[in-house]
Amino acid sequence: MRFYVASGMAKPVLTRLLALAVLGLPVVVAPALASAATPPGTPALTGVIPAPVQVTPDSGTRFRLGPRTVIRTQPGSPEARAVGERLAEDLRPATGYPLPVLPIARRAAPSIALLLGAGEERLGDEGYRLTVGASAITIRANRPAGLFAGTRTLLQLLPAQIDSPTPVARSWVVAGGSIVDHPRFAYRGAMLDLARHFHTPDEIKSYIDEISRFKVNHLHLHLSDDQGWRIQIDSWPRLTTVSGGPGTGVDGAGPGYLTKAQYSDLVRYAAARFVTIVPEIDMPGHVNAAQVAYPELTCDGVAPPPRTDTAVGYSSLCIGSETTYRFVDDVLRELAALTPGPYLHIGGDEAHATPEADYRSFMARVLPLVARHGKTAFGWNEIAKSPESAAAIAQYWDTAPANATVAAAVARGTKVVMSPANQAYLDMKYDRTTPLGLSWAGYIEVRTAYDWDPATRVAAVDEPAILGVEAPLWSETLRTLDDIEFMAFPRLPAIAELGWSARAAHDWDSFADRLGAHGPRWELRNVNFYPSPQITWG
Ligand code: IFG
Repeated sequence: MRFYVASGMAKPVLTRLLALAVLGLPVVVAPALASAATPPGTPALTGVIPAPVQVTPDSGTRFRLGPRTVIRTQPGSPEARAVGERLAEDLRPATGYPLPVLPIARRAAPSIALLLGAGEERLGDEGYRLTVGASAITIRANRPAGLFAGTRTLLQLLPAQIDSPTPVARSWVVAGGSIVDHPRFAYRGAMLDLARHFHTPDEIKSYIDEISRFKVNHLHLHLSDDQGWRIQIDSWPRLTTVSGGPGTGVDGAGPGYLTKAQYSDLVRYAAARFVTIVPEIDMPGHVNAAQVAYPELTCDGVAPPPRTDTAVGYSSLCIGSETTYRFVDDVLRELAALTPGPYLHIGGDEAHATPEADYRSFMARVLPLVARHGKTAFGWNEIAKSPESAAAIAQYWDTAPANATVAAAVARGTKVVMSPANQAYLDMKYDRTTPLGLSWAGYIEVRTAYDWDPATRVAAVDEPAILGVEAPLWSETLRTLDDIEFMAFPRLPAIAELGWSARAAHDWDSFADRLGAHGPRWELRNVNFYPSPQITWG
């Protein structure tokens, strides 16, 4: 008969067993039970996307989530409690456990504690310290956003089945150790194009759920273009009743627009996941839909025909008309009132039908308007030719490794969000066999989306000038949530890692390995991801 002595056992047991040994009975010392290899399927602490700043595994301990586990949150903090409620919502379906969310004051069983007041400067607003011990998992942060980021990491430290929508009978073990984490760039964004094909509020909410799992913290909504206008504006109602109506969009695929109530609901839903909405009204180009609704926005007063094709660069507001600036001011005012976030995006791209001098005079009047409505202006990088863009954010969508206009604007103080179209445009095909998407900027497989550095991508646009990164998803060829997911996953996590993780952590083999583990998770979450052949899916 063999007795196994686990070094983690209580003393008396050990004494008795040693007594047996004296009697000559075989005793085999097994590794400590407490550190018995964690159950199969327990993720390593080092498997998180985006890669955290510092990971310290402790194989000597682990945490087991159980029916008596409670989620304890910083007393007196409704924001911390809300993060706890969100985590409970994420954990209850697969575990079937009650997971009550309680203030920390009451002693309780094994717990997941979400605490503020970390008092660690380097964590900033979004960083966190996560520790996994035998009786508690603790996430400490300076701000609620950091607590939320820590919970996104925690979900990835639980077995993939945690993403099951129905209970799974298994042990829910988290490997022991600690993680200290905080983002490299403040702005990690995704973009949906509601204009070419409208996406419903529920589809947008699903996308917010998925992008926030990778600590993406901004969602840019492209709300107007040549083919459709997708946000209710009270002072100009035909924008949506006409250009958000039936027959709008590419191929006339369909009506759709966000009422103000739906937009505000999305803002709240996003904010609860620490995602800030960035609304875009594209101008002075990409305005055919607005002019179909209001011919007075043209110079000749004649409404252009509605457009359902995918050409760009043929429309322009009438730069010399005061009606144009009344329109712009009304739209910006109503949008600013609906948008708690700091940014209004005014587009500015592909204004090929606007003479250069007119473009500059338009921007000279409109960029300061954004500030007058209390917001910071965001624009595609063409706005950089306007001196007034010094206080704005230029979104770099050029494919070139240098852009003199942008470099000059950066020298004047313009900040940049990097979205180089040949690396970050998720509407580009993966390869020539991809059924959806475009290819004008080239093919973008996962590695192409991953293997670049925002801080060295464009000459004279260095790290201090870079606010962050964004992955636009234009919808000329996309109609459903499945289409969105097929193009966004698995490339969006690559952009998310470039935005969050330290440059020193950038490693394709590591990322590819970590990404493979998300296949089973996306399957359980019914995310229609593209199973790229570049990845070994877990
Ligand atoms: N460029 C246009 C988009 C869209 C895109 C599709 C920008 C800033 C090509 N402008 O990207 O409207 O048509 O890949």
